Amino acid sequence: MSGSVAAIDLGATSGRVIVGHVGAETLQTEQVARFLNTPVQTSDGLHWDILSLYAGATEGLREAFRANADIASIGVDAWAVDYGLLRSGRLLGEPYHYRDPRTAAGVARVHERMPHPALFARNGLQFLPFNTLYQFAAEDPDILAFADSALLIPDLIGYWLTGEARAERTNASTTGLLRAGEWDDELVAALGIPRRILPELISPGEALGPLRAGLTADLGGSATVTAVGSHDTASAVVAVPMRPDAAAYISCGTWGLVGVEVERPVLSDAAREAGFTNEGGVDGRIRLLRNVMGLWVLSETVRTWQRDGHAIDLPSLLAEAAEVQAPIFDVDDPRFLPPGDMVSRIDAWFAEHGMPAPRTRAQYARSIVESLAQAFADAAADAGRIGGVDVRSIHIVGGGALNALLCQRTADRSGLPVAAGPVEATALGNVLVQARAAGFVGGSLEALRDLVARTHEPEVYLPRA
Ligand code: LFR
Repeated sequence: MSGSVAAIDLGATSGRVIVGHVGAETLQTEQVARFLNTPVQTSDGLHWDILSLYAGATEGLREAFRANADIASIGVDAWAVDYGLLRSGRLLGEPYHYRDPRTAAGVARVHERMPHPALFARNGLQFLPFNTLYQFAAEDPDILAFADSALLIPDLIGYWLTGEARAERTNASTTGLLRAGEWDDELVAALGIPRRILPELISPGEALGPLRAGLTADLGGSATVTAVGSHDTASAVVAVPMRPDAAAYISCGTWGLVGVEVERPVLSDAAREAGFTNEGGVDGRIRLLRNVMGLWVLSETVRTWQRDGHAIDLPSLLAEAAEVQAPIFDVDDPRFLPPGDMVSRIDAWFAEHGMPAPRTRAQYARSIVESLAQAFADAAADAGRIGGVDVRSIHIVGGGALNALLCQRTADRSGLPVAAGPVEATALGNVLVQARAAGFVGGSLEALRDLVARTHEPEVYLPRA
């Protein structure tokens, strides 16, 4: 039996609605809608324009039903950690963007009560200043006390679609408040977070509920909303056509998420000291990975030039970059996290390290790509060592798979073959988990990955001397 499902995939720069057609030997996707995700800076900080994302998603669903009346299921994924606070079903304000600097105060408050090593022993998360527990600690306590629920971005969209408020497990693992897959009540209490705001958990593959009655008429169709790996990285890793015992993956878009898949969290000192995280995956797998700053550094650099009035064509910039040489810098330096003038920050990094900065735009682009490739190679090697995986190849999925210079230089710097693609891994993983729940395909993650490998052949980059 084969059938169709719709994936809502919200990324940091745009959202998409994708229809997937899935059967034993079929895995096809078509994008039916794409809309921009433009964060908004107000007087109180940097926010996501969540209503425009919901409008884009529902308009996309209408388009999906128009083109395919037989859509059986809908799944939602987005970036992690950010949330909306609600009271009696009403959103209390636009969700904050994780790049908003307010989280610094939250970090100090949390670490006063529990330093990172103690937290890591419970939740297995890499220290990232924007993890949800730090954001809760940065909230106005009156607002937190007034709220009756906190919903992560995909859960919030799912709530608006169905009326059901749940917390999907893969994404909930990025809050820092899960221990062994359940809310860590002791930690929640220790941090003074009202326990009632954390909804009941749901796992990928479980039904969230049918579309609200009022919506089916409006959208011209009915379907069940199914929980997927609602953390976009969880969905992406479902669709990496890899052998987890012999490969590392890089889910490369705004971020570069570099790691291996393991069966159990690795809570060792080595994992913590190397900045690794244990995120909950689909089917109870664990993503042992490190967040590398990713293509954000390049896109924000391009934005800096554009703000200065330069017209930039990315493909030609990368072609020029391939022809020049440039020094590397530490892309994971925290100064590169917030939005802003990346060029000055790169210059400052080189000045502080007594090295000459790049001069031409092609050199900056090359410097960023080389620095990312080195960070990717290092993280893949660390992931293998810490996770006990004999990494013999690296898979790059997501938009970064289209960047031939980055893929080739990652191969060169790691000394390993790089298999690039699928570009749409996140949407494919979202589609596959729904299709399996609907009975259009069966089997383990390995069977789903085999289907990806048979239908989406990767581009291979061999390491050069
Ligand atoms: C990637 C991602 C990362 C997460 C970051 C912030 O889109 O979901 O996995 O660390 O965004 O949420």
